[in-house]
Amino acid sequence: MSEWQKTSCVLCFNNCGLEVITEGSKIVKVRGEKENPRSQGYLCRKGANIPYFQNNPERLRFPLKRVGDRFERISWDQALDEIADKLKETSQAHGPRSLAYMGGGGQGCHFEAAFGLRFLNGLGSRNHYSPLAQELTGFFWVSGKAYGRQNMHLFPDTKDSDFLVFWGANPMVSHDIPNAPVVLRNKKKEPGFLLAVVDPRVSETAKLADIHLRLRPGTDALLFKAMIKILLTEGLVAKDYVAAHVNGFEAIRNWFDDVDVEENCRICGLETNAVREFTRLFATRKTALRSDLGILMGRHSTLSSYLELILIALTGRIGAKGGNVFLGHLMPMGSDTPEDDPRTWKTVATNIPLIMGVFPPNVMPEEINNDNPDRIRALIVSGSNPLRSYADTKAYEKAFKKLDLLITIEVAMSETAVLSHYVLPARTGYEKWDGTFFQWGYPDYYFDMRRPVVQPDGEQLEEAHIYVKLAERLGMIPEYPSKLRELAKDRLSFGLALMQYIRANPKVEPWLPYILAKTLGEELGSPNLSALWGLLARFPMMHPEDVARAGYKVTPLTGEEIFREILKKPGGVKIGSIDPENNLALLKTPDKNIHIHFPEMETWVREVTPAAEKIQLENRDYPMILIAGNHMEMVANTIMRDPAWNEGKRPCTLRIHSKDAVELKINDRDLVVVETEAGSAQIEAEVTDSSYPGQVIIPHGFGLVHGGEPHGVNVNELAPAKHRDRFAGTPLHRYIPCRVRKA
Ligand SMILES: Nc1nc2c(c(=O)[nH]1)N[C@H]1C(S)=C(S)[C@@H](COP(=O)(O)OP(=O)(O)OC[C@H]3O[C@@H](n4cnc5c(=O)[nH]c(N)nc54)[C@H](O)[C@@H]3O)O[C@H]1N2
Ligand SMILES: Nc1nc2c(c(=O)[nH]1)N[C@H]1C(S)=C(S)[C@@H](COP(=O)(O)OP(=O)(O)OC[C@H]3O[C@@H](n4cnc5c(=O)[nH]c(N)nc54)[C@H](O)[C@@H]3O)O[C@H]1N2
Ligand code: SF4
Ligand SMILES: [Mo]
Repeated sequence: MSEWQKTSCVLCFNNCGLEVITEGSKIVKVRGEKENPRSQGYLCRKGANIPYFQNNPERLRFPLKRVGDRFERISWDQALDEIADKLKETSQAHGPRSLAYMGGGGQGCHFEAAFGLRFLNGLGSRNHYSPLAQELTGFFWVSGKAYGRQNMHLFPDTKDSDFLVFWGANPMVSHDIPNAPVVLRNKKKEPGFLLAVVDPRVSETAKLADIHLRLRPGTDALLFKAMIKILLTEGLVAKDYVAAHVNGFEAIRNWFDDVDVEENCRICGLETNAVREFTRLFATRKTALRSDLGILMGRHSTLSSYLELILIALTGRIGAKGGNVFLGHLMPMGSDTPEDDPRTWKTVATNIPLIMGVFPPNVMPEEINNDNPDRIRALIVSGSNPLRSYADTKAYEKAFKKLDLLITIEVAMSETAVLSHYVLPARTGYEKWDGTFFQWGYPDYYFDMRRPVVQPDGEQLEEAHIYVKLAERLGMIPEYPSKLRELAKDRLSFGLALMQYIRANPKVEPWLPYILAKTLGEELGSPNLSALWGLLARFPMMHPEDVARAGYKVTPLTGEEIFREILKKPGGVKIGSIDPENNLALLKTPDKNIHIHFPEMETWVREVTPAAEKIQLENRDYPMILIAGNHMEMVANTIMRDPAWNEGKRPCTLRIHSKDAVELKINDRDLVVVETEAGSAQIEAEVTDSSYPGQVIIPHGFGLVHGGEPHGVNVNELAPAKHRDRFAGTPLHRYIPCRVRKA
């Protein structure tokens, strides 16, 4: 098509609006979409390089079956018949615990999760392993206890904040706030605004910051404790706010009695006065805090998230204008699965509870490779590449070889696909109707459903289609009135008939996406699109005030109205608006307060003392610290497989501080060996003073095989699987003890 078509970027959670010119199955030109209500024309170098993703010559086109050590092309019917039979056999022989699903839509295509998850649950299993549990589940667990639901999260209200703090987050590169470079540069022009960064590295964001607390890697929990102690001793607690909205302050107060602020700061490598000044600013300004992988994948992951909660609760920043607020969205990212609910599954070998409905990929190899009769034997992977993305590649390789059935649904021949029994080709985000549930906003929120802008050049399907066909073969979809298919031509009558049917048969409700796919989905040509219609049909009734604030008159037909708007306006439409004056009304705790006393965390809070940490931070065998997988400019998780998009750059190096380089007699561009408990790798050194002395960095997302050759180092070969959060099982990739020498 020689005309610009609107779509969006599938490379990170921001899903910036794009305009593209296409030719056949290819994207040939890209620009930012200026009218996009969320991204307003912004795009980063990753988005600008999206043709390298779409036009990848190594796309999967047909279903493949492994025969011996090679793959054979087979028909969809054969693939689905055989897979359905094998799933049934496994389930009958070993029970539903033996089945698992991994993935759920990656960065840009979340509609598959509705189908994949229902398919898994329909088979009787709750074994959903998700990349969200690679980073966020400790944080979700804290949110669940604090706010009443694990799927309620805070986000900075950047617009009204005058003190933005990025803690272990590098938005200038990773965009963990939307349009970050534009937003932050504009904020810097506001009189009185201050930007602060807490990061051992002189990150791209730290370079722009007014305050940079360059703490020693792995000492965040000590710093949080010091700050909380300063709040308590300097009278900086927001007393009225705490009295009105916080439950549990008195119970935790004495946990901080013996914190020695000076000593904590010393171990963190920070000046006490700088920390005191930072804490005063934090407590007295319109502060918003955004933390990310530096905390989530840091040494005390869940503990740090908990201490962060205490800090922002005691300073009154939760639900406050310019603080950390609850957002609006069409769908939350997951469910609520409190660990004390007897229905909440735990992993069999590692005893980790579902958090927000998901298990951590870090324990998957152990959950396969054991002798328990309930171990995992059959796995469907979709939209994720565990063989490059998840810790301990060797352990994964070994475990996957033990599976009776491994099915990978992919757009490309990933390293995981190579190990699979069946590889099923999926459409990319540019070949199907799809969207993401990361489209949250405050106060206004939007939804965009990406439409197909190119034709697939093979037999690729929407993932949802694959699950529907499998579910049909397994007889899982409940019977529904056949007239629904006919009525789908007229969505009003269809809606009424569907409602009647569901009212009379409430048990079929979980299967609604499948029934929609078989009826309205066939009419619309896309199961995903029919699932969107289903979501929107209920949404206005669930959030009538938000929808009214967005300018709609709320009636039973508003869902249909929004659906039509979305079809009409590629790029997205406003679907709701949160009440910014009453953000805390969204709390779901029984007393509508923020809860900060978690008795089970007391030991861990008290354990982190300067003396204990000093010992733990020293490691004679592995004296240096590896950041395993920084999300830098030349990385797009494992989605961009063609290395040509980074030509002329030095994409995958070991960044090392000049002091360490001198000591180890390493020059820039020398080949060095990095060793950890999990493995070793050879990599080119890049000498830079941006890393913290003693800390080395390998980017995330390399070691992908393209043209038969791996490009760069797969950092997950160096990440030990057991190096994970004691509670949530998330990997501690920002702190892996290592040693480095010249090759
Ligand atoms: N360019 C690019 N952008 C991306 C992605 C990508 O692949 N490439 N992926 C997207 C995804 S999925 C995610 S989750 C986000 C992640 O986004 P970020 O969390 O911003 O990612 P990182 O830069 O890897 O880590 C953040 C910072 O943590 C710091 N850090 C390391 N150790 C410590 C520590 O001990 N304490 C503290 N306080 N900080 C520490 C690092 O120096 C780094 O600057 O990025 C998203 N955006
Ligand atoms: N060591 C280390 N490991 C890390 C990290 C780290 O910092 N350090 N970061 C972690 C983080 S934050 C994240 S979010 C994870 C992400 O890791 P993963 O869950 O593996 O997700 P992605 O790398 O985004 O994409 C995985 C696959 O999805 C495929 N794909 C793309 N589009 C589609 C589609 O439309 N349909 C289907 N079916 N497949 C598609 C791509 O080809 C790719 O192979 O990686 C994590 N891994
Ligand atoms: S910020 Fe994220 S969504 Fe936006 S263009 Fe870059 S990679 Fe794509
Ligand atoms: Mo991520």
